[in-house]
Amino acid sequence: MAVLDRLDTLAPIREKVEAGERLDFEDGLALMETDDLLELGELADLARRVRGGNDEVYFIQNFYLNQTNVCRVKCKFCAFAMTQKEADAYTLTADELVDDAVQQYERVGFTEIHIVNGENPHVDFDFYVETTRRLHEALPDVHLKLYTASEIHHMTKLSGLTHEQVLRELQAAGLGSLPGGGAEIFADRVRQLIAPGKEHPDYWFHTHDTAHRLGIPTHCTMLYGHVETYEERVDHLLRLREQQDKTGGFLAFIPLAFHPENTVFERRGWRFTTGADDLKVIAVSRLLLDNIPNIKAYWIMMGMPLAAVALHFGANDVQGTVVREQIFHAAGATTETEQKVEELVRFVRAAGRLPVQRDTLYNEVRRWD
Ligand code: V47
Repeated sequence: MAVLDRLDTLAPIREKVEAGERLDFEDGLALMETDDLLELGELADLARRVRGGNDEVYFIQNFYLNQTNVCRVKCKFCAFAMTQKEADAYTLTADELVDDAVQQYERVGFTEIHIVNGENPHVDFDFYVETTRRLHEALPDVHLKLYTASEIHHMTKLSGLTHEQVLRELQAAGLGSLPGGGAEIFADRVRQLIAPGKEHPDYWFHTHDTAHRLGIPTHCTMLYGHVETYEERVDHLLRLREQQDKTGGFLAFIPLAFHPENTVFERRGWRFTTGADDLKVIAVSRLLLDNIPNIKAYWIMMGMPLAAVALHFGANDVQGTVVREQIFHAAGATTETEQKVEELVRFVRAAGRLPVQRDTLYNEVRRWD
């Protein structure tokens, strides 16, 4: 009987996937609600292949920097942000940041710098333009993936400029793409609970929409595993899909599992997400986001063993070498902060897939056939 129930729930969705039909809200909910994790994973892998995916798994040689952890917003999920007065608060000058990046470049080499910061109210817009320009001058071949939509919105407040003007100035200084943070969960109910001081999600979409129209590709994320319902997860994914239909500028989707340590949620009893939930989110994302080509299993967040399984649940990218990560580690991540290229190659091969090193725009840099 249980077997019949299971088939009844997922069989119509399988038919749609095989026929290349778009899944709707109810399908998304049924997928989130299923307990048949293996069937879900197989279905997501099928969707990936039906849409042209093959055995290739991408990674990038990248380097993470956080120029400041000072933040005007006290998001309840965040363990990274500080006020200016706290002992561990820091703000690096453009000189300090560029020196650090150049030294690291000479040590390990990378094709991308990824920067996410707090929304520091004690700097001005020039701080960001100057940093971007200096990084670009020092490392002209390195792609600059800088500043979440929340930071871009913050820059409009600092400068009095529009989102388009801010993005144009950064683009002229060397900005290549935007990371996907700041999305959290778009539903107002959740945002009020986890990030009441954050801007309305309409600004997140406005920023990405504007970036895409200016030819700046972006990434998108969803922070899950806190107070959101399955309905709110599906709603979030469908809003991303709708945006992608309009502008097509999302390069990849990265689900971010909530890490509760050193946040108010830890004191209220929240624990880390389960591996089963992480795999479920990867699989449902792949199934619903039929127009976003790449789904990342972020090893920093889920660890290498689970990321290997996620490659069979719809993911086709494991992000990158990273080198230095602070946001998840402030909130209790126990994963490494750096992987060598050889290690990522070994890991992808061990998962039965073909490693391909990519640049930010998914051009192939090297492959290991
Ligand atoms: O918006 C913050 C998340 C984001 C926690 O584009 C947390 O490739 C879990 O933008 N537990 C910022 N998540 C980081 C970001 C990012 C990260 C990785 C890849 C990409 C990409 C972008 O980090 C925030 C929030 O959603 N975050 N605190 C936490 N305790």
